Amino acid sequence: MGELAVVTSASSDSSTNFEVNYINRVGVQHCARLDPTARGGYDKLRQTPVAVTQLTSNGLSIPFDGARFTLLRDSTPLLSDPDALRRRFHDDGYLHLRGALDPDEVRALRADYFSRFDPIYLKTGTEPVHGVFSGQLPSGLPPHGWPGHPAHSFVRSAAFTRFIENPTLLRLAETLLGASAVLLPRHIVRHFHRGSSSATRAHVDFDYLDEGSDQLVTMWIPLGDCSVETGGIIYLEGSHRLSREELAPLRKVTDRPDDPRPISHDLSWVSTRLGLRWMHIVSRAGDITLHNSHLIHASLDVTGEVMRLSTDLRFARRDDNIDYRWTIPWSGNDGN
Ligand SMILES: O=C(O)CCC(=O)C(=O)O
Repeated sequence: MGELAVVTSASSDSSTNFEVNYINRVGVQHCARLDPTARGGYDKLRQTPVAVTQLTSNGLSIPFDGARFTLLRDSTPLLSDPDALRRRFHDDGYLHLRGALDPDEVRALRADYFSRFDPIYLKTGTEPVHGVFSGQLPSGLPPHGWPGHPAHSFVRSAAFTRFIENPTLLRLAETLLGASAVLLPRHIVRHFHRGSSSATRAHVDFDYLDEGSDQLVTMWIPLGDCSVETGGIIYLEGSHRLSREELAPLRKVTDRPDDPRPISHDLSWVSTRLGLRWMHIVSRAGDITLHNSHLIHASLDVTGEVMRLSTDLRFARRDDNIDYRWTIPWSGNDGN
């Protein structure tokens, strides 16, 4: 168990014949076809949702308009110029890189993850690689990432380990940190489905890693296509330049008054109060987004049928202080 599933071919944009062929983690060949209803849900990910005017995060609405949202800048053309890439990361606080990873490997990992669940969780007629929610939770499923939940064994699997140890990721981190780098052992897998009304609250990473250096590169990797309807990550434009004092008043509006780390669960409030827009993306499998430890980010609720699956990894300079809480493998109940 835990071996990487391999996607052998995919005809993802065909209007009549949508299928993905892959070998699952126990070596069985699969041909995943979608019925027209499920395919409609899947194909929607490929478009910017122009029809959407309201989004939510943690159940609170946020208008999807030009006053509050803009697109992330695509830095893929800078990949061949390390100095420019470093400058852009420093200036913007993030990088969005298209096609940095092999999309077939990403889809294979998605298939591996969703095949760990009771099939009742997945919409009839769909395959694990699509991760389409049936609307029904398997009974007895432990909380996300706790021992016994599929995410807990997934982050400890050989397939996941091989995926995150991709030298492309380490090289990118070293380019941005300007030094030899290490991947911190706490690797988080996030998984959301429609109706949970639970999303990532506005926060900066350093508030969760403040026992070590702030010279960090976080890589957010969607394991599958991901749009605003799939509850992807969003960043607050230019917020890495704000001081702690400027952020303090925002923390008054929070659904976690006993936890000083999140800034707020109300993304509309954060945007309005600071006069800054949230930046979103439509990501494809293989794209990655990197951010520094001071850029405010959050996520949206899933509104479509397709479940959001992603991992976030952190890299530090090899010679730097590393927060001890991030030196052990992630578990959903580790409290960190
Ligand atoms: O994926 C998410 O919802 C949040 C990810 C995150 O907080 C991060 O990558 O630092």
